[in-house]
Order: sequence, then C-alpha cells, then structure tokens
Amino acid sequence: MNTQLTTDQITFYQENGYVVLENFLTPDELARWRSATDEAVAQRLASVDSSLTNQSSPEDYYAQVFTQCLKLAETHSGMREIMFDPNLGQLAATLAGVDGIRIWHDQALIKPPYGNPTGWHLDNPFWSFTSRDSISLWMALDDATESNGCLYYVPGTQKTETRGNTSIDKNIGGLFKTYPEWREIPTVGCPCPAGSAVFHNGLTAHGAGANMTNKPRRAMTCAYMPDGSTFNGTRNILPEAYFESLKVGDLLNDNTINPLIWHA
Ligand SMILES: O=C(O)CCC(=O)C(=O)O
Ligand SMILES: [Fe+2]
Repeated sequence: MNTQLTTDQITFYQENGYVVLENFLTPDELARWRSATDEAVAQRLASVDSSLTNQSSPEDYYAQVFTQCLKLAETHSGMREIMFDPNLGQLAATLAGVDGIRIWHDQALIKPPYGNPTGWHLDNPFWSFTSRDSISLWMALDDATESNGCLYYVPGTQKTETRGNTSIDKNIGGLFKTYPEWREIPTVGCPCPAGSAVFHNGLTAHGAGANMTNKPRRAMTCAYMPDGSTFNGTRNILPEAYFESLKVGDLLNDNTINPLIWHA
C-alpha cells in the first residue's frame, strides 16, 4: 500500500474535495481486497438479515444502481483486518486535516453489468454527524472506466455546500435543483486502474455513470468520521438501542460501533 502522500496530493484534495491515488495497492494486496470483498458480499447476500443490503427487491431501480453491502467488517474477519489498518486511517486523517479518524461504515458497491447510473449526491447529510471534514475511500477493485461507471465530481463543492440534501434522485441531476449555482462548474470524471484509491470529502458533489459493459464494476469503500464528531439526531445506520440512548450533541465515541482506527 503506497500510503506516502505528496504535498501536491494533499493540496489537490483540499482544493477540489477529491483525489485519485493511482495504483495504490500492490497486486497481492489487490487480490486480497478482491477476495475479501467477494466473499463478504456473497455471505451477506446469503444471510437472512437483509437490513444491511439494498437487495431485498433486486429488480428495483436502486438495486440495479449497485449491490450495496454495509458494515462487512462486522461479519468478515478478512475485511476487518483490511479496514482496521491504521495506515489507511492515518492517510484519511492526513487528507482530511484531522487528528483522529473513526470508521463510520464500510460498504461494498458493486455496479452490475448494465447497471443504472449513481445519481449526483452528497454523503455527509445522510449520516448521524455533521462535519465539513468527513472523508470516504473508494477502492477500485476493477478498472473503473467511463464505460462501466467510474466516479465523477463537481470540484470544490465541499467548500460551497450549505444546504444539505439527502436524496439521490432517479433523475441523476436532481441535486442541481438544490444547488443551481453548481451547474456552472465543469464535472470531472475519474477513470482509474484497479487498485487505485479515490478519496472524497463527504460534502463534494459526486456520482457515477451507468455500467454499459457486461462485467461488474466492483468497489470497496469506507466512510470515515473525524474523532470528536457529535450526534446530530439522524439515525442512518446506527443500531436502534444505541440510537435511542443518544441525545443530540453527544460524542459518537463507541469503539464497537465507530472504531477509532488512528489518532495522532
Ligand atoms: O460507487 C458508486 O457508484 C458511488 C460511490 C459513492 O457514492 C461513494 O462512495 O460515496
Ligand atoms: Fe457517495
């Protein structure tokens, strides 16, 4: 894993709200990420509890955007080892400019052959904490291309986001009704080879194209919460009993739910 960041990469991330680190994993590491993801996803889809997948009605439009499997580190030990790596935490924290980082949730996002596009959206407004410094890792497990659904960004929007927005519209441009001023900014596609790591701020507008190919576009992702973040009243993926125990403003510092993977 090439976790050495250049000053230019950090500056690019802070200006644009995303950065692509090409060929981040070695071939052996990529093989390990792929097999852990494939196995953990297969186990999850076969399990009776479908609350952490979006595949209860597989023919629905959103089920055909991607197969989404959340919190695989909780059920797969190989995935836990991958996700709890402090080097990944340090990298995310360095880009985000924070001194400690917790896992919000990991998730596999497998865009199926002929899969629907991922509508433009923001991530952080969906979550149970509000931060200008949340960050996600999106690891390409297949070459991500403009044909199979690579990511696209509206650069710099993490700085001008002020109105939230918690929908992913079926019309992929729905976000721009809330942020008409962002229509002026050219979008940037991020094709990258398998084993590349893409990071984005949870307030950077992003989406992905349709998969026009006959092969899946696999990605393994992890959303991170800066240490010290507090509860904002939204449940999102918090377990019910924990959610019921929280008051707005409480620190989200339970290490079983949001593991602290790195601190300065
Ligand atoms: O993989 C995709 O299509 C979308 C990814 C995304 O929205 C994310 O990682 O936050
Ligand atoms: Fe997203």
